[in-house]
Amino acid sequence: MGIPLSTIFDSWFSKKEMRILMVGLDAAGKTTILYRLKLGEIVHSVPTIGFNVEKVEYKNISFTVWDIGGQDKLRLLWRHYFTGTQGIIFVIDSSDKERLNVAKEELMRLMGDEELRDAALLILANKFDISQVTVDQLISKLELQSMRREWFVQTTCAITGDGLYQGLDWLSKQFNKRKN
Ligand code: G3D
Ligand code: MG
Repeated sequence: MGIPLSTIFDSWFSKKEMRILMVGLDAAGKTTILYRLKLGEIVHSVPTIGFNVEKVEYKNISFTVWDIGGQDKLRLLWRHYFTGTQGIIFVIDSSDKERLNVAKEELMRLMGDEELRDAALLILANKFDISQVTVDQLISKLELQSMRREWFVQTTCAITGDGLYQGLDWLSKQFNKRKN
């Protein structure tokens, strides 16, 4: 990971405005990933309704990040952030076998939202450095095969940055495909 990701971003993502949502259960590694990307200052905010949102703007790309799961009453409020989203990064703690089911349920719910119908889905199987599952097992556990949209699973280690580049590369290709 010698080259800063930000310089790679310049060539990947074009002039068009881009909204990317990154979500996942708490402790999946989202904040670590956000810092690892080194895209600029991360703004933390708590909207009046009370969930933590992290945001980074890098040129014309905006990354919005929050912990998904838990309180049902917050779900309706997340939708405020869905409008115009072209890409979803769903981060999974692949070492947390117990909560894979919960992650799946959250993912399915999210994917059922009309506003996100056209968004490409990048799944980061994070903490793969300490995980004991295979990608095939993950795909099966998350029932991705039945999903009717473009998706891709990339294994990552947010601490070293392993895999992040490849995952974002896939996402940028999806964007470019849609543009044409
Ligand atoms: P969140 O923002 O999704 O809630 P965090 O998750 O980014 O806060 O990460 C939760 C914990 O997992 C952190 O540890 C972080 O260092 C660790 N972590 C994140 N990604 C990886 C990874 O790929 N591999 C390993 N081994 N650990 C990871 P702490 O101890 O700070 O709570
Ligand atoms: Mg966090």
